[in-house]
Amino acid sequence: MADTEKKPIKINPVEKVKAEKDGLDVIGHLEEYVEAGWENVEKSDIQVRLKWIGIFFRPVTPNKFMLRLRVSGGLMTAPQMRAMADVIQRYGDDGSGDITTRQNLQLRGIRFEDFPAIFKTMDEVGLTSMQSGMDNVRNLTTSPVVGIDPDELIDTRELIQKTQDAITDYGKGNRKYSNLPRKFNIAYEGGRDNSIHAEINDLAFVPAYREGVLGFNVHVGGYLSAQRAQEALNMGVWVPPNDEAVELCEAILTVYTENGLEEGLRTARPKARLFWLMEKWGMELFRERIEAELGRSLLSAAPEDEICQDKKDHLGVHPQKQEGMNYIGLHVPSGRFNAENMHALADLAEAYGNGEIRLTVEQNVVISFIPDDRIEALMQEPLLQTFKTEPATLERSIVSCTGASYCNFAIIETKMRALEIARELDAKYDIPERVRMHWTGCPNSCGQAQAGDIGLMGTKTKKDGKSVDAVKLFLGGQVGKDAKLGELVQKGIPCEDLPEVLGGILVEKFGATLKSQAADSESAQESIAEAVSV
Ligand code: SRM
Ligand code: SF4
Repeated sequence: MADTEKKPIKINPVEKVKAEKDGLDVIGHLEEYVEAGWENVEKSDIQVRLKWIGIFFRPVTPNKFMLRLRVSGGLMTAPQMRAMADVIQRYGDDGSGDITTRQNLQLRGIRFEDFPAIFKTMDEVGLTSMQSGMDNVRNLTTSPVVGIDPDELIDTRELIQKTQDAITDYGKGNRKYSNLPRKFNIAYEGGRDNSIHAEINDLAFVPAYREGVLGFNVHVGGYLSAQRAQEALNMGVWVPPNDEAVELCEAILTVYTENGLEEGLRTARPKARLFWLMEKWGMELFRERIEAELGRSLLSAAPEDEICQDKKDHLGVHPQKQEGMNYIGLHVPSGRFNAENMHALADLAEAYGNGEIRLTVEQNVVISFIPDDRIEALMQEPLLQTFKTEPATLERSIVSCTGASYCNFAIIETKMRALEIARELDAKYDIPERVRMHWTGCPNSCGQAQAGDIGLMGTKTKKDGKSVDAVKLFLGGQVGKDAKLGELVQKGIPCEDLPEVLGGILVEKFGATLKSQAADSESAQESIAEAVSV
């Protein structure tokens, strides 16, 4: 090879699968795959490409597939919720629904042969799962109280719908954005509490006044991964809250896609998120390239973001901006539904509210437009015994990824363990303030361990000569107006020791005290605090 000739750029195995055939090429072949039986379909289609339409093969439960929807901004209707409840109901105990950390819904236990009918149902109720996994733009997030929050600055509903339509070509699938170098997270905040976790999105729009005009400052490059946790950086750009924001999303996605190969993003998957491109180019060149793609200059950023509140969890009863109306946030333990409670939720949303059901990134739900004089009756409904408005302090603020029950990356089980430990500690301690515990089963950090007051990331450690389930401990994560990522403070705490270790942290750092019956001696508290070495 002559010296001047360029060596071919090496690409990673996922890129090879995509180069062979685009992920969206599975569209139109589902019936054929069903006829053949999923075991007989090419592995790369079943295990990789079908994720482009939201179908996830689960190696942990091979014959029970997961369906990841796209619920933009977490906004659902009662008929949609009911239709999804019907989908999982037929699978008995195997069927469940998870609210995800991106305000989304995933259904579990699905038999492959049922997908064609499920997609038909989704079409009928206006739901899509298009481009919800792999190297695509993931579920768009926004405030779960968009359009009803009395403190709201920008109603982002039209924008997220337009953005989703642009990215997925109105749910038909859009090849322009189906071959990104990696996943891509976009969020629009319209409120004042940074409910979207702007800091951990590849692209986040945050309200800001520029010369008296309300629009968005743009933050870019935030992400979490096993290799790196990076807070988003201010891009130094402001856009008005209209089509210009959507155009900016498209320009960034185009530049990211088109430069991926040349800039090495398609070589090593761990170094493929948007931030790696920004780091390589520097913010100035990054912005220049985006402006070149747009064919115009961008306005400089407003001096400050209008984020001035602590992050709300939206649980309980709250007045809406619409007079006489309220929204009510219900806690969904571990973010997991069964068919029965999905049906009950849909019924309540219609009977008491306007039929909207909103999913939150804390994996809970909000129902809206409940008149003042209906609140009391709603509070007596049986579902509210399970989905409480005021759960105990720790249980209230658990966030947890899928974990070992369904995820093959998982090092430990998370959801049930998180709930059990929170309940044990809630029973033992009075905890004066909210403590957000984020659980994640492996370093990918889908449960956003770095965002928690206390973050717990699955690992293994040795105890008494045996390998046992354990966690890495993160502390100091902040959300809302002064958001910052928490830091790793301890590696390898055996899960069986967690109640004691966490109890000590709650006492030492969060002002917890033993409940009266357990607190007959002060020394009990002291010895717990001493047991913690952080
Ligand atoms: Fe995630 C991969 C679940 C939010 C970072 N994530 C996975 C897979 C698809 C792995 C797999 O195939 O098994 C998990 C599916 C398990 C299952 O059966 O549910 C999975 N991620 C989830 C969900 C369901 C966790 C949850 O219980 O809520 C969330 C779905 C969101 C959605 O609706 O689209 C989920 N994942 C996140 C987040 C949080 C966020 O977006 O705020 C992150 C960290 C933020 C980020 O992406 O920057 C996240 N997931 C990852 C990564 C690491 C990405 C990276 O750049 O290295 C992986 C691994 C990968 O992509 O290779 C991953
Ligand atoms: Fe699976 Fe790990 Fe993500 Fe949890 S953090 S869902 S274990 S990939």
